[in-house]
Amino acid sequence: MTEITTLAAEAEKAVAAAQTLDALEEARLAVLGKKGWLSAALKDLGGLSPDDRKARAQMLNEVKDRLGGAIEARKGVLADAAINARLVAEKLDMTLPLGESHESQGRIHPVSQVIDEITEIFAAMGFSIAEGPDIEDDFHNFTALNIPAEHPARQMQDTFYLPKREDGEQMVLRTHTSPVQIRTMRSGPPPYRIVVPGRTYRSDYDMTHTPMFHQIEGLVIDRNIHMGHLKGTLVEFCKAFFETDNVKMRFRPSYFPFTEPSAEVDINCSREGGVLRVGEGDDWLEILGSGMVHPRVLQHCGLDPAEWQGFAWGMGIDRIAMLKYGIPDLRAFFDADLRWLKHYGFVPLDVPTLGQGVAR
Ligand code: 2NL
Repeated sequence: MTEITTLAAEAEKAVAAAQTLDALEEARLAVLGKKGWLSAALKDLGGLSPDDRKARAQMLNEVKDRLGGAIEARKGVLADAAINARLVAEKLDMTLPLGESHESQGRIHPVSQVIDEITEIFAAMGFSIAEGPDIEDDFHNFTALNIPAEHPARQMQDTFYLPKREDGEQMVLRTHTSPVQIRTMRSGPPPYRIVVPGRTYRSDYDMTHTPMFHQIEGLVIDRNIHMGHLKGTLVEFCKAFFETDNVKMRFRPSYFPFTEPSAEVDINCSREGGVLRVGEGDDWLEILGSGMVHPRVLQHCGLDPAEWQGFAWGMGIDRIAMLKYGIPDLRAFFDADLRWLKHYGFVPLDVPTLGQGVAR
């Protein structure tokens, strides 16, 4: 009796004194482990007379319950302490600056930044992003877009042609992103609301042209779509992109083989002192081309023009990036000059969002 009472009192002390889960487990094993004194005492019960056995078993079980409870309680305390210690040790201050890490050195190219801004604006209007191959066949790049064989856009001086394949097909580097819209329209039923950013290629190189450049186009096809939808969409886009409700827009009649009617869109600007300011002054700046999708283009995509209509637009990203961010020379865009990127690039964590204003 007294022996057990003493052992139990010692065990209670050891449990209370355990500073780690390991030390606590050691104390538990000394009592309840295979070789623990309480396990041994319980085993010995078998050798006692029935009366003695009953009384001693009751006493031992009370001790077992009490010690078991104390161990569980201590385990909870130590586990809490362990997790609190980890939380303190692993604390990370998200408000600290990045420091001289690679992440802090990298910059987003202005072309990527403008693509992110434009896609963010159209995504908020319910558009999704579509992409396609840079190497295209004649049908998707030209024929489906109602660009006839004798059209100047098809001639050698504009288009990069690949060597003829064995089957006679001569692939091209896409001269616009429109073949992606053709692929979308041919791959499933309308409605479609897509924006298509990407690289495009034309054999042209001077102050304002590079052989690889970037375009973003948009396409909406649904029932009962008209010029009013085109205008409303592009007005909303310009307000968000240039972050002003005051920008004036002019829809000027134009011609593209793939739209009818077609309109080019100008925004107002001032050029005082050689500095271009968008949304101020009485000069005009052309920013995109647009129109109602030509019925022949719809037919090439298996759509009945009597049932489905839509509008499309296209703009050059490189020029828009230059004018929005005051970058003077287009050719520097593709020089991979890190000093240039440091100056004109964007910090990766500054993701454009509509809530903050895409341009900040
Ligand atoms: C510009 C003008 C434009 C389109 C692109 C388009 C695409 C399909 C059908 C009809 Cl699949 N149109 N795209 C329409 C009008 C203008 O681009 O100045 N781009 C830089």
